Amino acid sequence: MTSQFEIVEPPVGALPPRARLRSTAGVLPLDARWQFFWSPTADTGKDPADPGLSWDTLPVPSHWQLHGYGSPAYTNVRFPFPVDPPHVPAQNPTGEYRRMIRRPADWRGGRVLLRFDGVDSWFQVWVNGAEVGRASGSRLTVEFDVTGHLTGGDDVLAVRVHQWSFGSYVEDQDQWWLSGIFRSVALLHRPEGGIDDLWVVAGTDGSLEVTAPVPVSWSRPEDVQPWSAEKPALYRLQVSTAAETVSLDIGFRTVRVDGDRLLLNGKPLVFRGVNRHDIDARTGRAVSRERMEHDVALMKQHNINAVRTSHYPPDPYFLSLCDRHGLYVIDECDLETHGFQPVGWRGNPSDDPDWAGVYLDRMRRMVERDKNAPSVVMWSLGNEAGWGRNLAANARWARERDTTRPIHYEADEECESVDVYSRMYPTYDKLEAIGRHAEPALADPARDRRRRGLPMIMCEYGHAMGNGPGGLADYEAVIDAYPRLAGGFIWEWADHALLRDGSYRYGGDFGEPIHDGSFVVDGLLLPDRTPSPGLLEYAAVITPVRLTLDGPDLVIENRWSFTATEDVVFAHASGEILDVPPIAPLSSHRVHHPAQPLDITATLDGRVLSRVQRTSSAVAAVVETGRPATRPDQLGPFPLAGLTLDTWRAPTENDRFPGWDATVSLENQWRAAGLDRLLPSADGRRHLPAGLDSGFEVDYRWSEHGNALRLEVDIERLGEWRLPLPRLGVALALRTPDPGSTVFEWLGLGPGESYPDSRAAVWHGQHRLTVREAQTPYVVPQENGNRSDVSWLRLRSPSGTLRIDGDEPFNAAVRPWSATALETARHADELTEGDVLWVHLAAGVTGLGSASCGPAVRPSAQYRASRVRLGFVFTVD
Ligand code: IPT
Repeated sequence: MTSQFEIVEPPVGALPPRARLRSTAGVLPLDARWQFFWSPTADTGKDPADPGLSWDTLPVPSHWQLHGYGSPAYTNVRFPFPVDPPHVPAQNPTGEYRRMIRRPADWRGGRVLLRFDGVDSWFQVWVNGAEVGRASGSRLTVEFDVTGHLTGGDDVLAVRVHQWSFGSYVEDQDQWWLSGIFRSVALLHRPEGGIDDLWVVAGTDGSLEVTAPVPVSWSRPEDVQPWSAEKPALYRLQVSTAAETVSLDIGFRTVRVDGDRLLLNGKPLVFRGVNRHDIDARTGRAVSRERMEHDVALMKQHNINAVRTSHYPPDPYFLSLCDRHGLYVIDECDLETHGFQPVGWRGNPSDDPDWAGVYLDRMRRMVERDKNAPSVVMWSLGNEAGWGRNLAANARWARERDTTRPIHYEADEECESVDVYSRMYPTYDKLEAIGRHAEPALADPARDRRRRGLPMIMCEYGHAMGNGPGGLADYEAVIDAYPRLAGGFIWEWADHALLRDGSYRYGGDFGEPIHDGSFVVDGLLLPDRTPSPGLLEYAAVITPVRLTLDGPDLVIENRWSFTATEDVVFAHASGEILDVPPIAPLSSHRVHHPAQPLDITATLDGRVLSRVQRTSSAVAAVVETGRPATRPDQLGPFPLAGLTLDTWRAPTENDRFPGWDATVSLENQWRAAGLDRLLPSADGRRHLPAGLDSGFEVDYRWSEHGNALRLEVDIERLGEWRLPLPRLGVALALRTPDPGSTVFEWLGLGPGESYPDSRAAVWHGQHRLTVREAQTPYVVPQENGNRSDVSWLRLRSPSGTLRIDGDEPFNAAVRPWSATALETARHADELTEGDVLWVHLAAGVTGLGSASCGPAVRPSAQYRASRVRLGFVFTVD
């Protein structure tokens, strides 16, 4: 027998979707602890009339899996249930929610609506045991008219929520499967003669069109300035009837596709964006207002100007923040059927006429709810839902309904129904080809011509999984070079790890039989919202005011579309202000500035937008020949527990994948070459892996110079080598009781970590951190913490200070654990500090790339030296 939640249909008993409006009419939030009963199957045996007074309680909004009922589960593409639409497994966890409601006495006349902003995945509503309606569309608002059900006294509101339903087949976004009433619920008074819906279209030129279903009055704001992410000018519009006044914060802006350009207010619109999910490590997709405010503040602080609401409309409060603080939004419909891909897209609902009503309903609910948001500059049909008639119909409907916003959908590869060409994770070459209008042709010449003439965006790029992404500056250079390229959105804003028992968990940690591991932790923010080095890198790369050097000239580029630089302070590191005339939007200025050294920052409201340095070339330490010495037992205050050749790194998650333009991952290349299992020869000079004849020859020479010790290391690759090396250098194991508290000071790039393809956010100087602070606690432990261009470093423990000077600038990573421990641990909290400080000194390291989903490390960032000489001087400071 088919259950109700397996019937493919739009909500039943629901009201037509409408705009989100602030109103003088009454609103009664129902967010609170509700009575709650959970059943592992759909048949709960509970009566909708039963107020459940003896049951447990659960916060609304929340997910029941995060309150001890059932478990979170993570899959990326695959469905965690058989692909048998519209059927779902018998094991269908179900929550019964109850609360008493009462119509406020001062809500005279009119109607009372019950509004749900997000219920995952299918639910049914009763009042006093009488059915009101049923709905799915987890991340979409739905309203029911409950006027006739309310008695004026205490009424029993019952909501039954099933985890799985037909709707699950179109909600296969790459995220945790989490259920329940996870966004707000409210009762709304709708007075007779009120304003149920409103549509305001406000253009750059000050034009204003107000459409309402009833005659309304309003007055036009005077002297308006255009809205943009740079200057989010909002105006309060009040619209009234005798019965009600509603207000909206409107922004005057026009978005337009003009040939191959995307324009906002007539100027180039270039997305420097991120993909953002509603996610919080403690509360899942039930996200507090504070969390959303914090996210927006962090985005603005990191120069981000755009958000794709991957892959569903966000909590409506988030959009109001984007309006207010200035972020361009691609609002995406709650539609993803990616799990049909592994079965060859057979049965994909996107092309099944039985699903047409469900598809259209979802599109309408998004567009109608969010149509007044100035921040929303594009509608997206969904993500990874293949292609089919239902998506084409959604595009047609949206285009008719809203002529003011372009339509986006990445999987419409031929751009049959969309207004912008969109790609995910293109390689640099492909992106460049598109920039030049030189992408491979489509079979149909007319279609090809049209697509080739459209602006292009990367709806996803720069996969921020683990340590990375590397190579962002190279993407930016391509975007800068071609006006057709309207920027892109990093995948993704924040890690989705869930905090349980003090540990950040990912796929598989909840006993899921099928899961996709750590693919759910691929954000620019660590789960506690600490910006990762990847976010700092992105901020530096996309900076609106960019400083570069061109020979003796300082070049200042103003990349804002609407803002001149008069509020930006250009200054020398010494504090001396540089006299720079205001630079107009989208133009640049050159200052002849041959000074050597040079260190200039561009600062806005105390925040560094860009920094450029010309450092005097490192002077190699004068090395006199000293007295030959044997390997010491002690280096300064530290007993020397080990000195080894160092050619390995705990693979990053990007190292584990080949990338879209390669066939073998770096990790597999390195393991095949035996870099992880080199065996020293009896004399300690030759290091080769078992069964192979390629390795390294190492020669150490120690000498004494008064109080200083000098170490020279010659390393030569033996045999046939074609692969890039993770690193090439030596590792010292220094014994100390509290390695994490050791103070690590260095002259070089910092304070953050850096790699050859991720070094835009660091600057040359003297930096100091504790060893513990110098680690990046990626959720999945992996290589991190490299410091580049280091001339010297100091390690200070309570028993003294060791200083290490290099003959040449080197790479340094100092850790309270070994690379092996880093590689073995699967969660950050499994790493424990012992009594050894590991000091990795390398002539070179390989970059990061974005191969977990995107291109491999570029050749320019691969370290391939075959012979190096390192020289270090150790002194007690
Ligand atoms: C892409 C998805 O759109 C996104 O949701 C996420 O899963 C990402 O992959 C990987 O983290 S789709 C993929 C086929 C590129």
